[in-house]
Amino acid sequence: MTEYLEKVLSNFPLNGRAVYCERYGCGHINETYLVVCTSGYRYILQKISSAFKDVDGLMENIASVTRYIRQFTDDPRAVMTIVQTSEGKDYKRMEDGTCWRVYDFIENSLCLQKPETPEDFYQSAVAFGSFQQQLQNFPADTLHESIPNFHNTPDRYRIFKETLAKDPMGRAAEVKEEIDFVLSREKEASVLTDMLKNGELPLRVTHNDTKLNNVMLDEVTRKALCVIDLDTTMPGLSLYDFGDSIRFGAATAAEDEKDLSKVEMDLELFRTYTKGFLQACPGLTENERAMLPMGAKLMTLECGVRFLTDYLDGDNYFAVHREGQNLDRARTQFKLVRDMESKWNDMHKIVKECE
Ligand code: ADP
Ligand code: GN1
Ligand code: MG
Repeated sequence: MTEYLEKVLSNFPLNGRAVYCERYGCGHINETYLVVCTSGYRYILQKISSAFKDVDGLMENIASVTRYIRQFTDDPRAVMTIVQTSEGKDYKRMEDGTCWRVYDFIENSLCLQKPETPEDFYQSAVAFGSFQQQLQNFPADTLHESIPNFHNTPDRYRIFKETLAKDPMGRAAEVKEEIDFVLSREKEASVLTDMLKNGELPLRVTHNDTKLNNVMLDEVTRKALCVIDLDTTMPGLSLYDFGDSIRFGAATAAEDEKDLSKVEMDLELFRTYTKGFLQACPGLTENERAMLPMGAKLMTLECGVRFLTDYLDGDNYFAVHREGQNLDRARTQFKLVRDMESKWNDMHKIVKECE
């Protein structure tokens, strides 16, 4: 453990002395560390990404949402627990301006990058569906927008086109095919935001980053424990949560797979997730149900647009571990969008069958 990390940790009243603190997990955004103490207690330490400008607002969101959910359960593993600083704050701002927080480590749990069985994916649907259901009466207007316009797909297009016009890395010429793909779907990008504006879809409290690796399962029973990574919890559409899960979890290959022939949206996994989500969250309106396939398609398109934008911009947002990784990520997303388009009628049929 570095001296710096030791200094960070000295601000938190941990159970025992920290003897280990190393990078952990596969997140793209925060810097995550596993901390082990002499007592055997383990914690998650995170440097909060500079993508979050209002850390006070973000941590207030997490504190109030976790407090609210705790009223529904006595199980400490059913919701994340913030470890406050010795000064009673939800995070520590260091002299260099970086912000750090600590959570209890959720023990005897699994966090998967890919469902190992359809049941794992079903359980993640139960976790995110329950989260949505538990927060149905939470006063959404008290939450801060931790990243403004996070799932505003038309706004993601605006940023894409701005970046494309600047082409700061001179990469646009080599990705013409991907750029054309994005531009050819621009009309559809505003379908959900328009429905929200017209009152056809309700504003809800949503997680907004519903990847499988943001769910914890019990190691033994493999049942859903809770959802983690609450940074982007804010007012949004239930379709964002549903759609982002399908984008990531119903894909037959990794998000950065180079061999696109391996990348498809698996209809049986789509069915599995839809069943779990609708069962855990019976409060969805008719319009929300009807737009579930569109949620999946637009979240996938939007994520591809974000990856491609970041590639054009020089990989400043998503952590990359090799050259071209963001481009590979964008390509898998576009392949998934195409695949969903070819399976469109089946997706709608499955939603009806799951109702
Ligand atoms: P990011 O925003 O970068 O994705 P996450 O909050 O999702 O960061 O954390 C990254 C990884 O760390 C998770 O995918 C999970 O494996 C692990 N993790 C995060 N919080 C906990 C926790 N409280 N208990 C156990 N593991 C955790
Ligand atoms: C980021 O934080 P993480 O790795 O769970 C991103 C999501 C993207 C995802 C793509 C705050 O998620 O929006 O869908 O990468 N989170 C943020 O893998 O931008
Ligand atoms: Mg995460």
